[in-house]
Order: sequence, then C-alpha cells, then structure tokens
Amino acid sequence: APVKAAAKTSTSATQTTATVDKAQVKAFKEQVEKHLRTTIGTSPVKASKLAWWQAVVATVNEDIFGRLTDTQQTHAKNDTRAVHYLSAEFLMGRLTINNLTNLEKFDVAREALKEFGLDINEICEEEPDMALGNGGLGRLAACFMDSLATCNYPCVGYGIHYENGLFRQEIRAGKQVERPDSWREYGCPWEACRPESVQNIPLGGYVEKQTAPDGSQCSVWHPSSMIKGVPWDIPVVGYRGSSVAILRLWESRSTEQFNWDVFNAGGYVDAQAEKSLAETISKVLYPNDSTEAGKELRLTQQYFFCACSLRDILRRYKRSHHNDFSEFAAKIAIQLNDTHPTIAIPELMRLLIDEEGLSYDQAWDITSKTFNYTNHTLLPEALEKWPVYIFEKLLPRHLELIYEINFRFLNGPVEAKWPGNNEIKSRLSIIEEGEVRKVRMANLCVITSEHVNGVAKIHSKLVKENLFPDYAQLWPNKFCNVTNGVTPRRWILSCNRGLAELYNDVAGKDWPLDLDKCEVLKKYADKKEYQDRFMKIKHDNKVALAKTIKELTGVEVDPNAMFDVQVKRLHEYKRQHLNLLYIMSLYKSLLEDPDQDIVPQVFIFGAKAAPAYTLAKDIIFAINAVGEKINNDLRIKGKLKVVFLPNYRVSLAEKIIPAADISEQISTAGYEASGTSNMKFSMNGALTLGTMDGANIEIVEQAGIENNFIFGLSVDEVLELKPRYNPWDYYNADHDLKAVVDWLDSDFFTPGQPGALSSIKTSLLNNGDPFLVLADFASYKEAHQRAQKLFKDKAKWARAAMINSATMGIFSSDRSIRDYAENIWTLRSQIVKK
Ligand code: T68
Repeated sequence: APVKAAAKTSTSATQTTATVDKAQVKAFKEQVEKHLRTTIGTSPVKASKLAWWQAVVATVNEDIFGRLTDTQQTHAKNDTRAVHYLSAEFLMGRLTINNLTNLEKFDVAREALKEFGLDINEICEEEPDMALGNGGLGRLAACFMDSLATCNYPCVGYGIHYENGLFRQEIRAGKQVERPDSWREYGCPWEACRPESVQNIPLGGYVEKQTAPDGSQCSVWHPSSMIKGVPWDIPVVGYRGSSVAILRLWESRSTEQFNWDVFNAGGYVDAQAEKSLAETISKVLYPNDSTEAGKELRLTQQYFFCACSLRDILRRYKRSHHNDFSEFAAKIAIQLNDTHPTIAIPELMRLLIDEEGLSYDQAWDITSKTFNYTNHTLLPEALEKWPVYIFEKLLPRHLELIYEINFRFLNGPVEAKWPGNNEIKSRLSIIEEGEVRKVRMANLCVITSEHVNGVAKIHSKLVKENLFPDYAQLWPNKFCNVTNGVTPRRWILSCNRGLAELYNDVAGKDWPLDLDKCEVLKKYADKKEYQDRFMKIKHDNKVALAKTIKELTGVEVDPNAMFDVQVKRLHEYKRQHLNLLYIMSLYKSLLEDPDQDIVPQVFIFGAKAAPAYTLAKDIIFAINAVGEKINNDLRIKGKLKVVFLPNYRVSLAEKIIPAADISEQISTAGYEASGTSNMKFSMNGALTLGTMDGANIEIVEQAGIENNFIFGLSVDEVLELKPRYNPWDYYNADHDLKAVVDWLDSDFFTPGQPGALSSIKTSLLNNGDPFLVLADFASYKEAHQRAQKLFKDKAKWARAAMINSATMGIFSSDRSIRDYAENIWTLRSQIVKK
C-alpha cells in the first residue's frame, strides 16, 4: 500500500537531536526520489514502504560501490596478504541502518525521509533480517566482517547463499512452530551476482589408480556430477567508509553436465527433475546449534562452499603469481570458523596436487601454513564426525588424502614422541574406529592448522587442557586464545542512539573506533546529573521495548519495573529452565505474601529451539504456560510479568538489549565457550547476573565483580562435582526447590493437561540433571536477591550500570580482529586510496 504523506514520526529510541547539513539532506532526498522513479519504477505518491526502502538502499549503494572499487584496486596494486574467513554461517541481520551509520549518513537519511513525511525506522522495518546463521557463531562472523572492513584488513568472507535462513518462529498455544524464512523473496538489494566468477564443483564418482610412465602411482578422480556455484557479493562498509569488505556467498545451481552428460538417460523432463538435486544444496540452513546432524546434505553444503571458495582464492592468486605457488602461504591466510569448513583442507591438497601438479610434500607445506582453526564448543555432541561411508560416496579422493595425512601424522610426529603407543595413536587419529568408522573433523583441523584458538580465556584453556591435551603436548605453541568481541557500531551506535550521544559528549566522536575511550564515563559515575541522564536513556529504551512487547505479545509491562532478560538459543546448558524455576519460586512467594516489598520485575525471554530438540521445545512451552498464568493473576498486582518474545533474531536483539537492566548469563560453568550477548548487554548498561563461565569472567574482570551478580559453581567445582552429582540431594534438602520442581508435575500452569511440563522435572531428577541446575538453584536465588536490593538504590544501580558500559572497551570486535591479525594471520592493515 502507498505510504500516506505526513506519517507520524515515532518516538523511537534511535532518535537524535543532532543538527544535520541541509545541503546533504537535499542531495540525499533527490537521490532517493531519483531511484524511486528510475530504479524502482514508482513515484513518491504511490510508493509503498518497501519501495521507499529499496530506493534508500539504491542511494546508499551508489556510495558503497565506489569505495569497493577503491578498496579492491588498492589491494590488487599492492598484492597484499589477505585473510579468507570461511564460515557456514553469517548472521548479518539488517544492513540499512548499519550501512548508513558507518557512512555517517544516518541523520541525513532520517531528515531526508522526514521531509517526505516518512519515519526512517518504519521504512527500515521493511528490511528482512539476513538470518544466515543459528546464533553466536554466525553473529560473530558478521561482527568480524564489520571490524575487518573498519580496521582496513584485506579480507574476503566466504559462506553459503542459503535460500532459506534460520526458520521463523511462531508461537501457537505456547508452542514453537517453525516456518520458512525467505529473506529474499522480493530480492535483496544489497547483493550483486558475479557471473564472471562462477565455479564448477565435482562430486561423487570413484577414484582410479594409475601408474605413471616413471612407475609412480597417482589417483584420478572421476566424479559423477558437477554443481555450479554462483557467487553473490554483499559489500560490508567499514565505519567512516574506510574500506569495503566483501562477503561472498555461494548459491548452488545445476550445470549442463549435471543434467545431460552424466545423467544422460532421461531426456528433458527427467533432466529438469535432476536440477532440483543440485539446487537443494544451498536451499536451507541447518537449524542445529551445538548438535551435529550428520546428514549427507550438510557435508555436501560444507564441501560445496569450501570448494567454490578455494577455487576463487586460487584464481585470484594465479592472476598475479601464475603457476608459482611458492608465495601462496605468504599471501593467503584462511580462518576456519569452527570445523564446518574443514573439508577445505583436503580440497586445497587435492587442487594443488591433482590440478596444479605439486608434489604431496609441497602441497602439505603450503596447506599447513595456510589454515587456522577456531573452536567454539567443548560439547561432545557438537564435534563433527562424518561416517567414512559418506565420504566414500561423496568425496572419495578427499578421503584418500585424509588417510594419507593421517598416516604421515601417526607415523611421523606421533611415533617420534610416543614410540609404539597405540592407545595415543587411536586417540589422535583422524579416523575413529568402531562399528561405523568416522572422520573426526576437529582432529584434521588441529593437525593441519598453524594456530588453534578458543574464544575466551577460560575456554581456550579448556580447549588446550581438556579437549586436545595430547595435541597440546605435541605442539604447545599451536594453541592460543582470542577473546570474542562485538561491533560497537551495531551494538551501541546504531541500536542505542541515546547512549551514543552521551558518549559523543563525554568521550568525543571517535569512541566507535576506539571503545577504550568510553572509559571516561567512569569519572562521571558518581555524578547525579550523569546518572540521571544515563538512566533516562535506559528508561526511554524500556518504554520503546514495552511498546514492542505489547505489539508482539499483547502483554502490558511497566517500564519502571526491572527488565530481566535472557535471549539466546534454547539449550539445556544455557539453563533457561533455571531461570524459570526461579520465576516460579518468586511467584510462589508472592502468592504466599502478596504485599511483600519486592521490586516489580519483567522477565523477558527470546529463544529458538532446534526443531528436533524436544526438551528445548518443552522449556519454551513451559515459559509460555507459566507466563500466561502469572501475567493474568491479579493477586500479585502486576509485580511480576513473564514475556516470551517470538522469533528472536538480530533485529529484535537491537530493540531488547538497550532496554535491559539485568543480563542473564547463567550457563553451567565450563559449557558456554564465550557468549557475545553478555558483552552487548554490558555495553548498553545492563548488569550481568551470571556464572563464572566464558567471557563473563573477563567482563567482571573489567567491570568489577561488585558491579555484577555472580553466582554458582566454578568450572573446577563443576568438574569436581559432576562425577558424584545426585540431583535428588538438592531436591530433598531445599523445600522451595522441591515445591517448584513438583509444581511442574501438576496441572496448575496447564489446566486440563496434567503432565504437560513433566519432561523438565524428569530431566532434572530422573535423567541426572546433566547441567547441574538444582546444584546452582540456591546460589542463583541469592544472586537475584542481591540484584533486587541494589535496584532499590537508584544511585548505586546507575553507578554500576555506567561502570559496566564504560569498561567494555576490550570487547570491541576491532580488538578481536587485531588480535587475530597480529598473532595468527600476521596481516597488516591497508589504507585505501581514493
Ligand atoms: C557459539 N557457538 C558458542 N554454535 O556457543 C558461544 N554450532 O559461547 C560463542 O560465544 C559463540 O559461538 C561465538 O564464539 C555457536 O553459536 C553454532 O551456532 C553452531 C552452528 C552449527 C553447528 C554447531
């Protein structure tokens, strides 16, 4: 529908009062109108909001593509070393506000649209989220692209152009329902197709052994099919337009060979059917976070995007170095974002040996200097292992190379260090023996990579000491840490304009490039005037979120209440059910004494569960059922509300995080590799209520343990307790805990459906409570009491919130990227010439 002129300007939290240059506004306006007419084919009177958004993007793109060319010419001219970030996931979210912000055009665009009678925030709501990732790992890759561009590092991000990103979550009768997410149903105006860089990727078939005239053996792969990889480029603009990085995502298509040469029998109609097989490869993102599905299609996806990316890298390298590979490792660094792109290792070996004619030793020398691997989890169920039979079917030549790598490793360095020790050999082997033989992808990564890093100090220590202890003995210097970070451009500047203005005032305008500058706010943390301003910003954000909550759930919440937030994927180790048990106990105590003086609280959840993860889905249902009951219970006089916001995603996080008072980071110690929302919350002035896990430890190191609410068992205590843990002991010893756990078994929250929440109780008692929820319950409750007490003292709370926000400098992803560049990639930044 056309947008009515003079649309009301919303009182969104992203509003600023900065004055903007009139000439720039005029020029932007003219460009938008020009694009509306000549690119989109409509006019200001009849344009829909979608059309306006498209015209804005077209306007911004004019700016971006010029800078992209400058960037690429600079890098080509200098023949720079570059990093290639391989990731099966990039959770980019929306790009418009971020690109405008990075080009310092947001205020101009806002004013220009206002003159058309439009509200920029409403227009930008038209943009679908680019949700090509599950959670933290995918979002980290997106923040890293922003920092790579901002810090001017030559780079390319490589991934998969999924037709459907992570499912859209609907909540029906309290339950999660998954719906497809077609993020580019009407086209994505940011991306550019690059037909000149299409790749053909072989798959399947068999390997033939041939004897060369000199008597040496070689392998010839006869693939059974060919898939076409079509690249789509998404430019990522650095802050203040520094350089433009490219995210190149591969879409699978069928090739002529695929249809006719190989599957020759069928004729036209059959060939069309075959087409769908090739096109299935990039159809959908696997919605499993932290579990490994082991499906053939998933390995095909991994291989497909790695093979396309490596060919792309080789093509570019050969443009300046022809067939001389001696400089390859000096010019190319490849970072593997978890084990998902591991297949790139044997693929590079294969390309160098089979296609470029290098010897095995030459190929290995290059390959082992090129790759680095980042580990994101210690959970055993997430460590990828592929059955050998799947490799035999899809990638027989790669399997052969993996065997060769393994043979040389076990008989070389392992035999030298532990002569004749078969037990160690079987532990370190890439191949897991057993009924079904499997390829352990993490082992292949560690053996090949120059560096292996974890994503927070504690996690990196556990990677080295508990996950790969034997490898660490062999190569102690291979293991290192790079603590995660998040981009302050998206996670403060774009999503919290009020706070951004405060930092502009106290820290100058360069803080988005040097987040350490924000530390000056500490100086003002005791000053009432600044406390008031800080808390007014928070309050405005809470008012805006309350409006969103009302729109999305119908639940009315009071912005003066304490907003307690847990948003992240649903997983037992993240312990949303610990939070739920606490809410139930609070509710119980309010029912017992409705007049007690507690701080009014709103508990806010957002979480998607993997579609096959039944218990996770049961926990979502339980949160909704308990919330429904509590929100409608007049006896407690609105002192407690529980909301579950459906379809948690990047764009929703941008509304939630700036409005949080409490950030729930309550994983069982040792299980959350790092966490990254914990950093975003702190930056935006929330206090962490959390365990000593992942990056929480480093957050309180910066912000002070006294300014957060730390509880629960430590990593060492968990490791010590786990083998002798009995949840019944805790259940029987704590009346309150027993009462709430038993409550799950009644039909109090699910009238007429007794047992609807029992699976949670079963997991906690009969299935051993694998994540020690009951063991941490009492300590968790006590931490909440501390939080309540502090919240009542407005000045003290404001001070703690300000100190948290002010001390998050090291969690800028610019710092992470510089760590990678200096310690792992040995990469230098390049100033782009115009
Ligand atoms: C997350 N991992 C970690 N995995 O859980 C989190 N897994 O602690 C960390 O902060 C973050 O990575 C960034 O380092 C994930 O998000 C996945 O999404 C995933 C996806 C597919 C398969 C396995």
